[in-house]
Amino acid sequence: MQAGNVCHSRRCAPVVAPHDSAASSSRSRLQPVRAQQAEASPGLLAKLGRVIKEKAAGDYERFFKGTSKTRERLGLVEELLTFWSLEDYEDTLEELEEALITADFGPKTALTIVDGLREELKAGSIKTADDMRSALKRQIISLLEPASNSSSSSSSSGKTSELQLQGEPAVLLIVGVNGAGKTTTIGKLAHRLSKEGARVLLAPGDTFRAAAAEQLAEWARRSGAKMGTFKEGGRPGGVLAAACNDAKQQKDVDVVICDTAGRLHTAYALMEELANCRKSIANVLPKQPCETLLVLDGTTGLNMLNQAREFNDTVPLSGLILTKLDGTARGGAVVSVVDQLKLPVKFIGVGETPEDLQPFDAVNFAEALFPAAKQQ
Ligand SMILES: Nc1nc2c(ncn2[C@@H]2O[C@H](COP(=O)(O)OP(=O)(O)O)[C@@H](O)[C@H]2O)c(=O)[nH]1
Ligand SMILES: [Mg+2]
Repeated sequence: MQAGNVCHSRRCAPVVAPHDSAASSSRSRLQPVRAQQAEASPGLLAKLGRVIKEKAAGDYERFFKGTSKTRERLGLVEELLTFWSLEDYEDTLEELEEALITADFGPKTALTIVDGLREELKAGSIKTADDMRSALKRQIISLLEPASNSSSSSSSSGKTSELQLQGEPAVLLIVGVNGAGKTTTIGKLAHRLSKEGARVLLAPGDTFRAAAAEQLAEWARRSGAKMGTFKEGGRPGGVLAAACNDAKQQKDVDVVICDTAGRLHTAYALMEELANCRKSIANVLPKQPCETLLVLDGTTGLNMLNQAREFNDTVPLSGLILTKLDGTARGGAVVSVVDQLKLPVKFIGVGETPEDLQPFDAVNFAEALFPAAKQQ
């Protein structure tokens, strides 16, 4: 297929100068937002990450449902929390550590959690089952938060779980191995951003397979995004640069989301190509990409750790997206990955519909894994 100039979106209408009156009418959907911030478009974008996160907070049900398999796997923990006694808490901690490991928290992270609980027990601040459950959640949140707490945007790393959209346009580079869920995640992201009034362009950087561009074009159609020009067998960096250049020149796009071909983190040449993609984007828009996000298949559990390290060495990552958590009991790996890589999880995938990409929230995550007994 030559998907070149594929453009299903109503926004792919002729591009017009920013102050053209025709442009105003074609952008009517954006007017309320844009009018408020007139020339401060970067302000609108900067807020979008927070807006999306706040709106999703009301969608805890979906988050809860999407983590059900991991919660079931951790069922034993509920028993431990209910029937432990102060006299033999060491046995309880040992069993708890094992239970966490079965849900892919990983030995190191499970030990950190249990050590934290032991400290609190020794200090006498845990006496009841509720105290124990709260302390467990606190430990998990504190592991998830150094890198992913929204308030940590002021932290030294500057890495936050909120999507950081900066620049005109802001560019997101999405990377990962084959089948991790990159293209689906891009579609879901486009859907969320479009819903908030952002004008999105999807750049088909997976030039190996025409089917990949078709899949992306379908998401563009569904989300009302603009679709970039596809060049089968073309240089991915060139395709992404062309999309960024188009957005820069035409000024009709707020966010460019760049798809890339899946690659094994062990394939040196392909990983180098990814570094080139990043450079090609920066050649057109020097401060971009503002986010480089690694999509990880949540069903692979702890195996994702090595993958993430290799990708991070090639293209410095600003965050992670963990997909398919709905299909796995290995959700504890989310905590392990953040604990060990100190990279924030920005979104989790909990299903295949557009709404099933949920902004990650450490408190909600801990709550979903260890709900208060009466909620179960
Ligand atoms: N259940 C579930 N399936 C997902 C999720 N994200 C992606 N998928 C599926 O995973 C498969 C691979 O996704 P795709 O986006 O093509 O992966 P890519 O090769 O990384 O671009 C598709 O069948 C998607 O529908 C998710 O969060 N939950
Ligand atoms: Mg793909």
